[in-house]
This record gives sequence, structure tokens and C-alpha cells, in this order.
Amino acid sequence: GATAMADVPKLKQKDKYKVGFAQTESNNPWRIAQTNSMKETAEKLGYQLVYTDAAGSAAKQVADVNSMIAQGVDLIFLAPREEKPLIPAVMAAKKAGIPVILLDRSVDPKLAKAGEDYLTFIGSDFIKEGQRVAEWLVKNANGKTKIIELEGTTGASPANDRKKGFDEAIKAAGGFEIVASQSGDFARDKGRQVAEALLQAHPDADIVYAHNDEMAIGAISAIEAAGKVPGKDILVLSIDGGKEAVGLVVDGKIGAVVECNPRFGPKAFETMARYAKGEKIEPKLINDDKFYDSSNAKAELAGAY
Ligand code: GYE
Repeated sequence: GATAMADVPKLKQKDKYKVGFAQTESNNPWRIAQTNSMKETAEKLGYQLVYTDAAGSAAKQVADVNSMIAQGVDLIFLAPREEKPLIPAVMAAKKAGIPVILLDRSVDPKLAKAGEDYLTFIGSDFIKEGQRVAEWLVKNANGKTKIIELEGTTGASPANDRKKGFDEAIKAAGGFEIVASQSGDFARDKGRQVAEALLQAHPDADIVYAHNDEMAIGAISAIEAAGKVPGKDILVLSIDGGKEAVGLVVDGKIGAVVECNPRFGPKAFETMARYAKGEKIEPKLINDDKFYDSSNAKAELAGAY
């Protein structure tokens, strides 16, 4: 309501801003596409962008935000690596009078609130992403039932919610079993290693659900190394929809991918401008995600990031 909004620091209308973007890591094409989109949009507007890369460390990301505060940025875009450890950064910015917009990942809703502690969250509906993968699986499993789940970074909101959405939908459908669920940290090589160990421990597994493309691609290497055929012996499902993964759908190695759109720049800076004008900002701004399977992957490949 109107009283809660009063708590987020105000943003003056200016011609040019100095804006912070605290990125969480840069170890995959999704992150690089997001960073490029933010940098391009800032450049187009003629804004100064203070960019930091936390290189996969929540502690470094907190320090990065503190340094942006010290440099007197007008607003901070933050992609919080994990839900809880970034709370102090959100609170420090608020205390310093700097509005924060969360990009692509959220913080623990019990510890910080949109419209009070930070302005808004811009990103995908991760529960829905997990549900969409599950819905496709229920229709296309062809008798396959035993699932290995490769989770994203422990404590990251997309990992929590992609698990929740998928697991609940799979349970409700009945007839499936999640034989193992372990974190591959959203990373290709970690995903490959974890998939290798889990395939060995569960030789009857015939489905791999990965919380992102990087881990799905790592899992495909592990499946092939085990002498099995991805897409035939083992169905692979993913989220993100980068060019490499959509290409693997075309090749038949990945069954389906839910897109998670990384092109945040235009929406991020437009939301900032709307706030400066005094508009009331919704607590969540949810991106539209496409869906790729064999029916459209070839046609969509060129447009994937
Ligand atoms: O799926 C993953 C990235 O937070 C939505 O993080 C984002 C996720 C994305 O590293 O590939």
C-alpha cells in the first residue's frame, strides 16, 4: 500500500544517472547475455554503469554493493546470488538512501519486502518454469519414470522455486519417482560431475531434469560417457533456452527447454525511469518465457540468446 512505498528511498528525476549493477557470476552464456543487455541499455541512455562481478561469492557481492554505496550511485540493480546472504546488502543500500531493484533472483521474502526494503523484483516465475517442464514430461515421458534432478545453486531463489514447481507437479501427476536430487551449482562441469555420480548410483534412471542449460549440457556429456544416448535412453529437460540448448533440442538430445529470458536491460531501466517519475511500481515484474521442444526449436533457434 501507499505507506509501505514510502519506505523505499526516492529517486530524483535526472538526465543522466550513475547506476550500479551487481552481477553474481559470469560463468555462463545466460549471465553474459544479461550483462551485455544491461551495459548496452545504459550506454544507449548515456548513463554511467558501475559494474561488478561477484565471481560466485555472496560475500564478495555484499562487498560490491557496499562499494557502490560508497561511490554514491543513484540506484542499484542487484542479482542476489542467494536468498539470505544478500539481505545485509539490500538493507545497507536502503539505509544509505539508495533504491534497489532485484534482477533475476530474489531474496528471502520473510527478511526483506518489495515496496519497503527494495523497490521490486524483475524476473521469471520460477515455480511456473518448473511446472511447465513437469507438464511437458507428463505428456511425453513414454513410459520413462525415474528422475535425476540437478538443482541450481543452493539457497538461490530459482533453484528453490524450480524444484518446488517441478516436484509438486510431478507428485500430483503420479507414476514418477525422483530417485536423486542434488545441486550442480548452475554450472556445466559441476553438473557433469554430479550427473556422472548419480547415473552410476541409479543406473535405472531414465530422465534428467536440470535447473539450467549449463547443467543439462554437462549431464549430456555424463550420459554419453556412460554409453547411453541422451534423448533416447535418457530424457533430458532444461531451463534457460540459450542457443546451445535449443540446438540440442533440434538434435534430439534435449526433450524440452523452458526459456528464462536474460535480456533485462530495457525493462530494468524503464522501471527505474517510471519510479523516478513517481509511478507506483508493482512488487514483481514477471518476464514472459517461451517454451522449446521439437515442434518449434528449429524455427526459434536464430532468436535464442
Ligand atoms: O537460470 C542460470 C543463471 O538466476 C534465473 O541463474 C537466473 C539463473 C539462470 O546462472 O543459468
